Amino acid sequence: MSAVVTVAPTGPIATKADNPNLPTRPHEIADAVAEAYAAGAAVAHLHLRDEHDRPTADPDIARRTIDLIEERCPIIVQLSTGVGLDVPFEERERLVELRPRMATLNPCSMSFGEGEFRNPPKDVRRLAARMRELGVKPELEIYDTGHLDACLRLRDEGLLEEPLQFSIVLGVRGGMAATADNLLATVRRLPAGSVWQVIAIGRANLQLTAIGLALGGNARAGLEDTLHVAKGEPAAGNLPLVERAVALVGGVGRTVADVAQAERSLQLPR
Ligand code: KMH
Ligand code: ZN
Repeated sequence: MSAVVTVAPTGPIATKADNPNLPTRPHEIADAVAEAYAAGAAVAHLHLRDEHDRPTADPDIARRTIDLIEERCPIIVQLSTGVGLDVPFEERERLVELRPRMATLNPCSMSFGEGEFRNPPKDVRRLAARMRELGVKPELEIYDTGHLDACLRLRDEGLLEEPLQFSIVLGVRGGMAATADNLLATVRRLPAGSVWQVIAIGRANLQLTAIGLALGGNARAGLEDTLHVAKGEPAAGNLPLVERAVALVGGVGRTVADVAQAERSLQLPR
């Protein structure tokens, strides 16, 4: 089975002070996504920033960024509804009204580094229901074992449609540590037929991405997840991280999914 590579060019926390190559303006994000597409990425996971480089759910900035991406390449757009720790849920959830093909759904509240990531159950249910209505495929972010159980409850309530699509997030302080044991234990518990990828934050990014690919998962790459290509060596941009993930796909004897293959394997609703 081919492997889908998702590029995550900009996250909710790091700034250009952490890595000057972080794209934050709409045209910078669009350029980074187009380069990633040319290197093999089929999905772009997007966080947006305002004019002060703060995380934002501003629909105009999102629309502008998506338009610039669509001018450059046919990559599948996945909007983050995680957005940023200080952005209210009511603003975050409005992003799905833009009807991206995919969007993230974070099922539970948690500590997130030194901050707090608020995902109250009633808000998560409302967002899941709206995504289903709009035909936006949820990517379910599993930072800990109970988050999987929360997703299975949403499925049982009819709010999520199978096949479920999971990101197993390893290495956020407040969630599971970035270990192979945690990855394996989570993969073993996924419902049959689920689609999944590893999001390995920080130092273990390379190793856990490789293990995920070897186990049959998809891969995510980009400055959202790690700012370095090696210890003490800042990434020169998103491209080297995407190229590294593409090389890992080949290294475990798999091929990289193009957009049409990714649409099929992710079973996107439209
Ligand atoms: N930043 C990652 C730890 C989201 O954007 O909704 C998780 C993530 C979630 O990508
Ligand atoms: Zn994200």
